[in-house]
Amino acid sequence: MSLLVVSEGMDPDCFAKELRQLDSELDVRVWPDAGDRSDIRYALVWKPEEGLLASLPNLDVIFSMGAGVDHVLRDQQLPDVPLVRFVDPNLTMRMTEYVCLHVLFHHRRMLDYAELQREKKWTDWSQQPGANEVRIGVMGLGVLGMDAAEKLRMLGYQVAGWSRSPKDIEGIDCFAGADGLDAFLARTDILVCLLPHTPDTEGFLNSQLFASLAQDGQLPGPVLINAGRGRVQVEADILAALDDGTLWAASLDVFEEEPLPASSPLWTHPRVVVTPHNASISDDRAVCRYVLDQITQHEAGKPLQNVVDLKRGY
Ligand code: NDP
Ligand code: OXD
Repeated sequence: MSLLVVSEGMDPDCFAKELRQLDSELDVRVWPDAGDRSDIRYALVWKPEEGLLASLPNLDVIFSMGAGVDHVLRDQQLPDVPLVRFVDPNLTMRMTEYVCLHVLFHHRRMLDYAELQREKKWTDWSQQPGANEVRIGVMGLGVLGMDAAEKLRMLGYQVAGWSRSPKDIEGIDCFAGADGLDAFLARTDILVCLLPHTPDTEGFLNSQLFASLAQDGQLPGPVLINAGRGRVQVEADILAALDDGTLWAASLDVFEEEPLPASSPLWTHPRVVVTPHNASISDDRAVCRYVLDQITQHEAGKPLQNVVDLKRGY
């Protein structure tokens, strides 16, 4: 039984080393040194090249190194085997840290204070609202969105969430589907996007959506925080919205093209915080333990966890 590690962007040798340390019996191979492809039953992947997985005739399960699976589903020749995504408390905690950090950063006007510091100006906006006067809207109430929403609520914010299917979560106003979108946006001062990239969400964060955000909030204008996927946002629309005041500020961890090209105006825009798709990085050791646990369960005839619904695309 062999496992093939395939990764563009995350170091495959780190994962292979961890896997071998945790299970010395497992035959771990690193792409492109796949050996006899018919030996391979499991693949642990990040951005596998088109057609590669289909060339493994005895593949049983594909494991994604991340929570997102758009990097696998873009393969038009994907074999019909279960695709398991990474779900892990450490990954969730790190994303919640990122979300809380950026919500607090914009709520407490840190972009403005950084500029005032550069100018050596002692200016105070004494009328800053408390968290209980700021309305956060979390798009995507999955594993990551739900935890972030709960922690933001604990900080005192008014929190709402939006998802595809209806939810009932204590202390969080839940909206769902196209019918719930306008009401959700109309009560949102800081929009946090933790949506996956699917055909339905592509280009979703656009001019029309920004114009529907609350205009009567306690902050100078609406804020966008996107740590979901870059292709959910239209960057030209974000820039236009920032420039005409539809958006007041943005924190972006993900981009239409990654790495973000040096020519992108987002790098130098005074109202934008750019981070390099590291809101929540998968921990190698946690990924390897997770994969080995799942393989043990699978070999014992037990169901795999966190299998992706290929029709929904997440
Ligand atoms: P989940 O699959 O648990 O949750 C996805 C959520 O999005 C669900 O609430 C789902 O609704 C909702 N959703 C999906 N499609 C739609 C739609 N068309 N309309 C409304 N809601 C929709 O994913 P996770 O929370 O684990 O992860 C979310 C994403 O975060 C990942 O897909 C990945 O892209 C990104 N990510 C980014 C990282 C980074 O470092 N920047 C790190 C890790 C993940 P429902 O509940 O009804 O199914
Ligand atoms: C993920 C990511 O999907 O890091 O886990 O983007």
